[in-house]
Amino acid sequence: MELTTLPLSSEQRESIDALGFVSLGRLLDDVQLASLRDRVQELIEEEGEQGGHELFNSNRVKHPKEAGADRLANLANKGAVFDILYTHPQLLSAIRQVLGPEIKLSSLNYRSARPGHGLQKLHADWPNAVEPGEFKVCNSIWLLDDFSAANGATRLVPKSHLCGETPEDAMDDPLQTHPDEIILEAPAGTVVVFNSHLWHGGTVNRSEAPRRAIHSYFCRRDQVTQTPQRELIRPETLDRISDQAKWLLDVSD
Ligand SMILES: O=C(O)CCC(=O)C(=O)O
Repeated sequence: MELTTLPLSSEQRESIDALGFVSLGRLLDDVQLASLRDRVQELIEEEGEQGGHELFNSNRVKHPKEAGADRLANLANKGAVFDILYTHPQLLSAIRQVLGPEIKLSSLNYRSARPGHGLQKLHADWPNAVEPGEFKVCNSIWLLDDFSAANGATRLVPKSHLCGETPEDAMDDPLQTHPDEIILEAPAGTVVVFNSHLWHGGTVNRSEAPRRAIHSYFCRRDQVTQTPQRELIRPETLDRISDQAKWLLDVSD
């Protein structure tokens, strides 16, 4: 599929290839951020405990609920405000830099770490380490709040996507701090794309407010998606979105 993309700079390509992540900067303005936060809040109130129920693993088993985190999933069907989060031309270049041209959206989901919660094991979103060129999954995180070391920002271990091991193999306790980890500190509106084979995870939110973000998570086209988009696609979504978006959701024949 010929996608509308905006090329990465050579520094950005180098960053995602060598370090495993790249910041695309502040791609959302204050108006977009306010609309996203408002829509997310409405959905949290509507869905309550059901939030995130459209997320599955590759065997179509429901994704386990994470204590202390609010989740929403299937956002591609829950408002036009979310469309940009999986169709942005520069995002698509960064995802293709990792996965090659044959990509699709695996899930578009929201995660918020509540105050006092949010610590996750360092993990890769794939069960085993893979060789460069064989990467299957690639994530992006759209920050709805400023991220800081105090409020549960994501941690990343640069270059770990190339180390040939998973955190479970290499660490006694993946909940612990890794000596090489960095904390993703950036203003709200920023998007960071990271190779999902990179070791990463949430940290504890020590602030008084939730730490909110949306993950636009992609996989190679031959993989099983976290959200079964073909089953869940709504007529109003099909009426609204472009042919390119339908291809990315893999809902067109
Ligand atoms: O939201 C974050 O900081 C990271 C979330 C994550 O890696 C996950 O839920 O698998």
